[in-house]
Amino acid sequence: MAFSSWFRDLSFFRKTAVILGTGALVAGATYRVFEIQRRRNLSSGGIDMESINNDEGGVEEGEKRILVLGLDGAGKSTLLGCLNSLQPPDDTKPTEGFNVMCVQTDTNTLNIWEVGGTENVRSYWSNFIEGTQVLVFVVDASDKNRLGEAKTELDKLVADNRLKNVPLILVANKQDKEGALSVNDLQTKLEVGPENRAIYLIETQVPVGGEIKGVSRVKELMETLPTM
Ligand SMILES: Nc1nc2c(ncn2[C@@H]2O[C@H](COP(=O)(O)OP(=O)(O)OP(=O)(O)O)[C@@H](O)[C@H]2O)c(=O)[nH]1
Ligand SMILES: [Mg+2]
Repeated sequence: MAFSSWFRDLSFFRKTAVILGTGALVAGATYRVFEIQRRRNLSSGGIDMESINNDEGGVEEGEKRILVLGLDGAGKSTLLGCLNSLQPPDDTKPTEGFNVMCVQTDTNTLNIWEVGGTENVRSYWSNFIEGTQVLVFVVDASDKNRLGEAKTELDKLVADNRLKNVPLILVANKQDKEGALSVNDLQTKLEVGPENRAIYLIETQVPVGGEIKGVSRVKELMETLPTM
């Protein structure tokens, strides 16, 4: 009541100012709510470059930062989906941004980052490298047409100073598929040598509805590889 009589007594110009001011406040608050919501959506799957750039790759005591990369369709998400359940998820979709999963082991917490492998997402790989303690590179060993492309990407990673001395787990996935290369042949084709890092070679297969192989070994290596 007090407000309505106060408002009625105001001059025309003051009334206009009050109305416009209130409108601006409401619009500002609404924008803020939508902005917060948009950021939440991005950080749960899309690439939120602000938070990635603010994440300096720091690793807490008892934690291990593991980066899983490879071309689109190599099987990264499917493999990671098996780590705990030892069963491939049957609804894997291409990763449009990144996925982070935490695996608690007896000795430490594994923070496992997978970044999508499609060409446009690959340009963001570099933003995830800082602080990486184990690099996992997954290859579809049955797709010989894309080995050159995989090699180009792996070459860039091993040349990156931030990954110098970081152990590499090279995964030759899709062993269930006909003509899949063994991991030794894959290593030869990719021409990735030990030089200044330890390399671990693993063959895996995680076909939906089929027999899975090699996943426990990947997990064991993630857990046990010493970090610097
Ligand atoms: N037969 C077979 N299919 C597999 C295997 N691993 C993954 N796939 C299938 O390959 C397709 C792509 O797998 P994803 O795990 O999404 O591949 P990704 O590397 O995460 O791809 P991006 O997120 O796009 O970079 C899916 O249909 C999987 O079911 C495997 O070992 N054998
Ligand atoms: Mg994926």
